Amino acid sequence: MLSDVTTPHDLDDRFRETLAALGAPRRRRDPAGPVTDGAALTGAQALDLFDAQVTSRQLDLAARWLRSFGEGFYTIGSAGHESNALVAAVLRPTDPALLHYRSGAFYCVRSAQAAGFVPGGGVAPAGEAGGPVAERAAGPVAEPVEGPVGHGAAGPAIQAEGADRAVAPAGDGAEGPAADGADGPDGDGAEGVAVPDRDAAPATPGEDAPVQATPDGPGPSDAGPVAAGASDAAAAGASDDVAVAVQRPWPYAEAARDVLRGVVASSREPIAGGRHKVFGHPDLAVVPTTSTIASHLPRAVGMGLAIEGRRRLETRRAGGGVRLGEGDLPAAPWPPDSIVVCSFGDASINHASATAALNTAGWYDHTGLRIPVLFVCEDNGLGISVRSPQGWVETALRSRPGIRYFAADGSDPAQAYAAAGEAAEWVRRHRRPAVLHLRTVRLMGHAGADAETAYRSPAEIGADLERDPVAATARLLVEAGVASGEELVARYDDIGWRVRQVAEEVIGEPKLADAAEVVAPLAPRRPVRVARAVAEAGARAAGPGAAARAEAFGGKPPELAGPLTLAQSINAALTDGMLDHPEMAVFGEDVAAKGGVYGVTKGLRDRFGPARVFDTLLDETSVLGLGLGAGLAGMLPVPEIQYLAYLHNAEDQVRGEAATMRFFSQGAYRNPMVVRIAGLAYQEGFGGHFHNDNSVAVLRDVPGLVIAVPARPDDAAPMLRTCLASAAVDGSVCVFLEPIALYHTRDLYADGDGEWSAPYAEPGAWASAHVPIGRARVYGVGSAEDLTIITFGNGVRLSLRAAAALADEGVGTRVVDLRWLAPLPVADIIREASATGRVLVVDETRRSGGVGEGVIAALVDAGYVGAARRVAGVDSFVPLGPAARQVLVSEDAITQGARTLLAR
Ligand SMILES: Cc1ncc(C[n+]2csc(CCOP(=O)(O)OP(=O)(O)O)c2C)c(N)n1
Repeated sequence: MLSDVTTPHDLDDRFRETLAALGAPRRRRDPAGPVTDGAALTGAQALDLFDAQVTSRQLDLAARWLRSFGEGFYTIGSAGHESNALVAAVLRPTDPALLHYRSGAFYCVRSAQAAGFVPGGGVAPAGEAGGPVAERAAGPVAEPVEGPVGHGAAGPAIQAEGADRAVAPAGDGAEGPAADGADGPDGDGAEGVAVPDRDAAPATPGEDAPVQATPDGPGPSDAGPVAAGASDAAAAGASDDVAVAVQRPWPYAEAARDVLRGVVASSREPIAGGRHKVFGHPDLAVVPTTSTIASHLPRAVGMGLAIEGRRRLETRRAGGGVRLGEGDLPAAPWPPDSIVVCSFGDASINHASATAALNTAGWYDHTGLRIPVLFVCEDNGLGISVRSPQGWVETALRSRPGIRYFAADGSDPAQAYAAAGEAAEWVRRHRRPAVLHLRTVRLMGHAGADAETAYRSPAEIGADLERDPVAATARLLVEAGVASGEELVARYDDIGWRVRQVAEEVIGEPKLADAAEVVAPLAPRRPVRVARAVAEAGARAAGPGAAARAEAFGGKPPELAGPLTLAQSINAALTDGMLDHPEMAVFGEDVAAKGGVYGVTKGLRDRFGPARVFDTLLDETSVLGLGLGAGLAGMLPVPEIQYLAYLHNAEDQVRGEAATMRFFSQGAYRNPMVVRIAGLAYQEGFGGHFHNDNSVAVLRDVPGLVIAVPARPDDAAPMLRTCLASAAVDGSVCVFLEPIALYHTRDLYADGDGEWSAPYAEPGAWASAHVPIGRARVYGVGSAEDLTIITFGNGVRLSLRAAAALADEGVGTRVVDLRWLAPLPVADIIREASATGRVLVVDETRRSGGVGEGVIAALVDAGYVGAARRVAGVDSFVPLGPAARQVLVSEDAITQGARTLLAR
C-alpha cells in the first residue's frame, strides 16, 4: 500500500518482491566482464557495490528498529541515495571527503577500500596500490550464519515484556514534534513497540532469540531486516537449522559497526564518540560534517586551495625557489594529487554557504588558481517537504562560472559509475572544481518522524520506488548474468542479519558517562607546552633565525624601532609568526596589496610573497572557510575579518564549524586558526554602528573558543604569539579581537606622553614576557587599596585615566585588564576583587549580553561578598558622529560609578 511506503517494513517487502521478480538471468556471464556493452563497471564490481548499497539500506532499517524501542537516536537514512557508493568507488580512499548525511553507501565503500578491499577485485595486499591505507582491518570473513528461521526465531534480541515497560514513546509524526530529523527528535511513527530487556543476554544465532513485539504481542512490525529476512525464508518453506546466509566475506562490517555505534550514541563510535551521529573517520579521510546543511562546503574549498597550494609550494621548493620563512612544512595529511569531495542535497544548493563555496571555487578558478574539489549534489528533489522547482537544480549547477558540470542518474548504475569516474578524473587531472549532479530519490521520508504522505502523493512516492538505486543495481546484475534475483535476496537477507547482529552488539556499549567525558576533546589546553613553544620560538628567532629575521625587518628589528603602537606591534608579531611558522598564512579582504584598512598587515606580502599573504574575495564565510580547510590541511591560517560587524554574517563558520571540529572528531581533526578581527567602538570621526560594533556576545558562549582582546602594544605581541602557539600546539580556535580605536593611539594621559606605545620585546625576552591564555594584567594606581576596576580593550585606557583622576581624590585603584574574554581569567578576577572588596566592572560592550555579565557571574559563583557595580554600553547600536558618546562608556561614567561605589 502506497500509504505505508514510508515504513521500513513496507520498503523491505517491496524490495524483496522486486528482487524476487527479477528471476534468473537468461544466461550466466563472467563477472569480470563489463555489466553492459562498453561499460566501465564490471559485474564483480557491481556485485560488491550492491553489497555496500544493501548494507547501507539495512543500516537504515536497523536505525529505525533501534529507534522503535528507544535505543537509537538518529533515523535520517540514506535510502534512495545509495548510488553514492558509485562515487566512492571512483575515488581514492585517501581523497578527503566531507559527506552529506545520506552517505551510508559511500561510507561503506570507503571503509572497505581503506582496508584494502577493491570492489570487484578482492583484497589488495597491504602496501600495494589499492592496499590498506590504515590499520583498519578488512571486514571479517563471516561465519556461516545458521539459525532458526521464521518470525518467531530469527528476530532480534527483543524481549516481549509486560505491558508496563513495553511501550516506547509513540509518535505518528502528526502529533509529535515536526522534526527535521537533523536537529530534532525523530520517532519512527511506530504505534508503540516493545523495549528490549537490556539485561537479557543477546541472542546468538541458533538460539531461541526473542522476537520483536508490538504491544499486542509478538509478531511482525515495521521492524526491519532480520524479521523480514526470516519471513522470506519462512515463505520459502525453510525449516529449522537451514542456513539462511551465504558464506562469504562482508567487507562492510566495520562500516556497519561505525554507523550503528553512531546511531546508538556509543562512546566507542570512532569519530564523535557518541557526541553526534556523523560520517567520519580519520583513517578513511572522512571529515565529519555538522547537521547545518552546506556549512561544510566553504571548508571543502579551503581544503582544495590548501592541497593545491602546498603542492605548488613543494614543487617550487624542489626547484630551489625557497622564500623567506619557508622552512619545512608539517606532514600533509593527504597525498598531493588528492581531490576533495563534498556532498550535499539539492535543497542545500540554495543556502548562502553553498553559493559562497561554489562562487569562491569559481572565483579562484577564474583567477587561474586551481581548486581540486568535486562537489556532489545528491538531488532527490526535496528539502524535507519543499520541492526543488523542476529543472532548477540543473539550471543552477550548470550556470556556475568556473565549475564544470557532470550529470549522473543513480538509478542507472552503469551510467552513474561512468559519469562519476569521468568527473573525478577531470578534477584530478585538471585540479579544477566540478560538480556532479547525482539524481537520487528519497525513500522512507526525510527521517523517522517524517510522515511524508502529508505532503507527497502516493503516485510521487511510488515513482521514487521505481527508481530505487539498489533495485536498479540488482536489475543490472541479473541482466548482466551475474546473479539471479533469488541470490540477491539471499545476499540482502544475509547482510540484514549481520547488520542486526551488530546492532544488537552495540546496544550494550557504554555511552558518554559524565560532563567531563563529554567535553574532554572540546578544547584541551596544555599551557606549559604552549609556553615552551613560545620560548623555543624566541630562541630560534634569536639564534638560527636571526638572519632571516633581520632580512624580513629590513635590517631593523622592531625591538630597535622604539616604542610601537598596537598596530605596529601586531604587524611585527605577525612577521615574527610568519618567520617561525612556515605553515602560517595571512589572508582576508584587503590584507595583502593594501596591507589592511588600518595598515596592520602592511609589508607582509612583500616579505613573504603572495602564496602566504593574499587578498581574498569579499565574502566572510569564504574567508573563514578557507581558514578551516587550510587548518585541516596542516596549515596555520590567520584569516582577517575586516570589522567585527561583518563577522556576524559568517559567524556559523566559527561557531558551527571551527569550534565543533575537535568535539565531533575527538580531536582526530583540528582546525588551528587565529581569526584576527578589527572591532569595538570609539573610533573618533568614523563609523556608525558597523565600524564601531561593540558586541561580542555571539562569540562568548562558543564552547572552547579563545577570545583575546589586547589593549596595549606590549600585550598585543605576546598575546598573538600565545594564540599562534596554542593553535599550533593544541589546535585551538582563537579570535584575536583588535580594538580599532587603539591601533594608532600613542598617548594615555596627555598629548605627547607616549604612554600608550611600548617597545617590542626582543626574542630573548619572549619567554619571560609570555602571556598565558586566561591570565589578566593588573595596574596599581595610587595605593591600589580602595577599588578594583575590571575591564578590557578601550575600557583599560579609559579606566586608567579615570583611576588617575580618582588618585587625585585620594582613591587608590587597581585596574584589571582581563585580556582574555574567553576563558575569563577567573582566578585573577576573584583575587583582585577580594583585595579591595569594591568592584567596578567597566564593560564597553552592551549591558545585555555583555562581558560584564560574565564577570559579575564569576564573582557570584566564587562567593564574592563585597560591593559591585557595572558601567556598560547602552543596549543600542552605535550611532554616527558625536551621538556615539551617548551610548558608550565614558571616563565620567567610570568616575561616577566609582564614587557611588565608594560612598557605600
Ligand atoms: C542551515 C540549516 N537550515 C535548516 C536545516 C534543517 N534541515 C535539515 S535537512 C533539511 C533539508 C535538506 O534538504 P536537501 O539539501 O535537499 O537534502 P536531503 O535531505 O533532501 O537529502 C533541512 C531544511 C538544517 N539542518 N540546516
